[in-house]
Amino acid sequence: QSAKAAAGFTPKLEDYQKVYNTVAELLDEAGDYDDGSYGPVLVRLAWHASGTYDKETNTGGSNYATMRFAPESLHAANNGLAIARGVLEPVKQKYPWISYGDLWTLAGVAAIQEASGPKIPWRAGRIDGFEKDVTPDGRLPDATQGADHLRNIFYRMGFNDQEIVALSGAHALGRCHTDRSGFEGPWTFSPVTFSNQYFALLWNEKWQWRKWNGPKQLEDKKTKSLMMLPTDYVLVTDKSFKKWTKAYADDESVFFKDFSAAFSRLLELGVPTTQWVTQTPWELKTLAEQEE
Ligand code: CCH
Repeated sequence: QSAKAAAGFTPKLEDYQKVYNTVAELLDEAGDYDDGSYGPVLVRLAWHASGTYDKETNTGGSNYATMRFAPESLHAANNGLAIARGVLEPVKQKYPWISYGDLWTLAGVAAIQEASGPKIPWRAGRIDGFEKDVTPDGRLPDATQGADHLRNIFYRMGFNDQEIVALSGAHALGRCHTDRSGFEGPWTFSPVTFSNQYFALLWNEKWQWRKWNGPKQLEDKKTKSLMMLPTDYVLVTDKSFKKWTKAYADDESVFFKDFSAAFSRLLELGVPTTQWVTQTPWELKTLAEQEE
């Protein structure tokens, strides 16, 4: 079923811009939730919906929004994402013509752009799949592991070392929760602003293993208020990864450019080209740009 058939009309850029705006407006309705924004958890939803892609079998990815179904919804890697899916449910009710895959990825785009991040080229065309399309557990990265594991996971999606590092910069946003992953704390001092701070901190701060009852994670020596996962830390210890970490720490515009390209591609994994509503991706406007 194409986007057109599902909608009963052919949705255009202006229709998707309306969905974007509705998502953008609800980001700050988070109240006491975390750091006052649903943005980070929506970025994580977009990523976990897409990062299940396997290029060998051409399965997984954002096309079918299979995280709606068990057992994928219950995979430990997806703990906490029911919150993100729940936040978007009223948006789906308001615009019933949009597919879940389009909604979740568009919400990730809105969350990045509204948090002062780069423009993420995006296009519509994902369709809703079925329970039979759910992906097996183990396709998303395990934070307790190292560089080899990161490569296994991301090469399987078709990414290279530079793109692994660029994508990891999304950890500028959000935090870990003991009741979701077991890890605790934010990576940066401003977890609701998209920036290259994650790389600057990785590169410039001294990191030590935190002494606590939880899983192995690092803390910054100076304030002990920030965290890094074992998989984050390999971005400054692995020879091939660390040159990109340095490049992104030194120049935020280089990071923004590379992140935008890699994240845009991540969100398109597993979607047959014939499904896209347009060949050229769109650039959605931020709320601020529309006020001008
Ligand atoms: Fe991540 N991430 N991520 N991550 N992630 C977690 C949270 C966020 C890994 C592990 C974790 C990416 C890559 C990796 C976000 C975006 C991206 C958490 C905490 C763990 C653990 C979950 C919790 O407890 O709530 C690992 C391992 C990798 C390996 O590469 C990529 C790529 C992206 C996006 C491009 C965002 C955003 C969050 C914050 C979520 C929140 O709720 O604040």
